[in-house]
Amino acid sequence: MEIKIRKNVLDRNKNKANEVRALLKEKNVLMVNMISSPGAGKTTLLEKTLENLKDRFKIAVIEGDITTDRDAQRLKGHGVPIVVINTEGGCHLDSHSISKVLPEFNLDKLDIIFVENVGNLVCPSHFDLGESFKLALVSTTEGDDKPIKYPMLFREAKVILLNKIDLIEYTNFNKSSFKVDLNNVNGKVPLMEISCTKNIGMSQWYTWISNQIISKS
Ligand SMILES: Nc1nc2c(ncn2[C@@H]2O[C@H](COP(=O)(O)OP(=O)(O)O)[C@@H](O)[C@H]2O)c(=O)[nH]1
Ligand SMILES: [Mg+2]
Repeated sequence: MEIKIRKNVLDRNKNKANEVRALLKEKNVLMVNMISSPGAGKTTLLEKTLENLKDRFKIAVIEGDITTDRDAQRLKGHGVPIVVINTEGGCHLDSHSISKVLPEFNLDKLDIIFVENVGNLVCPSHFDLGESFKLALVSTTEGDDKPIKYPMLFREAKVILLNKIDLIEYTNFNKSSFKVDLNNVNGKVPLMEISCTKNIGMSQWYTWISNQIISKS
């Protein structure tokens, strides 16, 4: 019985996600679902990405947050449209909440929407938002076992960013073991080692995401 209820919820979510995806395709807007643990660096990655790409592309942000608008406050200086979705305790966004806020944007004037999902490696992976693709962000301070412990996210992501590479020498993060596990879960996904705060490896990320935007139509 419980399994059936869950399936219904996921089916309803999937149907709405397909509507969202069709609308974004019609408007030629890319949507990136950013998923990580709390504190891995999603908002910092957004701060740097906006700084670097906002003059080249028309960008908007959806901030998924349990209660506050703190992340949106950090980003608002960049002058791009931002909408906050407070999940009021919910541990992930869903396609219905995305669908409700899309009218806040002028989709005819956007290239890309970054969605910062609620910090969590489990639930956000199960809920399709209608995104073009998922981005998984992990950091060296979380331990190297995340791909094997949370395979669904790493299997579905189109790109993996390993952040806080500047701190790796202070941790016991084992890069080769991380790569072996990742390869077992998803052997094809591009992996970029970056530090958002120390500006390491960021240019390959800017190039990669720019190419996604350019080749979307
Ligand atoms: N040392 C280091 N700290 C980082 C890096 N990226 C983010 N941080 C810090 O990690 C903390 C959490 O970052 P935040 O972007 O808020 O994570 P979020 O919860 O995933 O949005 C902040 O104090 C950031 O300054 C990095 O590459 N290196
Ligand atoms: Mg954040």
